[in-house]
Amino acid sequence: MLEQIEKLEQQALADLHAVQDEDALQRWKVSHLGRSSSLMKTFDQLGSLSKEERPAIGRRANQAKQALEAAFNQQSDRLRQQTLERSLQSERLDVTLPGRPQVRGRLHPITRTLRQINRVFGDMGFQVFRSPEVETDEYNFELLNIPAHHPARDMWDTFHTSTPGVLLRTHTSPGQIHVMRKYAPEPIRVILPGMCYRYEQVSARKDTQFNQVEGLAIGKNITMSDLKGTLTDFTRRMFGEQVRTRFRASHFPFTEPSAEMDIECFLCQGAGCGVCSGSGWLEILGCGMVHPVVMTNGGYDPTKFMGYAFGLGPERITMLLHQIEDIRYLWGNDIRFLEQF
Ligand code: FA5
Repeated sequence: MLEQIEKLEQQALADLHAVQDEDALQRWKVSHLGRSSSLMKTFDQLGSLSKEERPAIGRRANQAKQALEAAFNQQSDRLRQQTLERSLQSERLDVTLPGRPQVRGRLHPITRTLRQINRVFGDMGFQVFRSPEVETDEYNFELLNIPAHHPARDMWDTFHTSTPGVLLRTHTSPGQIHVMRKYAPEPIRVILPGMCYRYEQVSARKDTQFNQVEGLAIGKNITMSDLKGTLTDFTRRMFGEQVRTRFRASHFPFTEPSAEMDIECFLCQGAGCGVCSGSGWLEILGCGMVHPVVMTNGGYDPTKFMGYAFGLGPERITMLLHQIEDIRYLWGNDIRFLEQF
């Protein structure tokens, strides 16, 4: 019996030596140390041995079991170490390689201009009011004193939707009616920023989609001087004290009198060039005193209240601020252009 245990032990150790992976190791454990292994069966047989034989055989079987367990643990550690070394070798990292640079996003130049405009008017006490981009004919034209078939409608080439009377707003002026109807008869001082859409021939200064910032002030003693003073102050805060501006008489059905404000062309300094169509000036906004019909439509008594309104173009202002020659760069989505800001 002792010889048999000796043989089992030697055989098991020889088998263990040949084991090269974790699966084979587990199989070895089952066949040499598992319940139905030959070595474990010798323990079951102890009871049938004589009293004299039993202690020596039992001791030897235990020794063999402990030896195999120790060898198993050793082999298991060795295999784990080998696997680790192999993966360290194959997944080697070169920590001295330079990292990949993070691409950092930034605000679109128009967003930056819009924020600057909001801040300047905010400092003057204007609040921001949001109004819809999809409008009705009534708000975009009728209530602004532009009835159907009025020739002034030609100034706003319109994208109509398939629903009759519903269109993409051509300017932010319909927001005037929304804000007046909400607050009448309280005094108002608001700006209304947002996208506008026109079915236009695209050019260096005109796009089919652009922003406007509408301004509206209504109160008891508001005059044209307030309008001119506010807008002159606005241009100085945006462009600096040295900026040269001018007001030109104009016509809008929803203001009377009406004007447009120009800024000296950045490219030719007033001499006349392709960007300013030879005039030396670039138009940035339309403005005027709110027409009595519009006042009434908004819910104000035009004999008691007066107001001014303006609608400026942030794209044109951005072009002037950064000397951009073509408006199409702004919405062309070319990263080489956008990265410059
Ligand atoms: C208007 O849209 C009037 N609603 C402005 C107004 C408001 C007048 C309140 C009186 C009282 P106009 O079409 O001129 O006016 O546009 C105003 C500004 O929007 C222009 O000065 C220009 O800066 C900008 N703008 C107009 N059309 C385009 C376009 N196609 N692309 C880029 N900017 C434009």
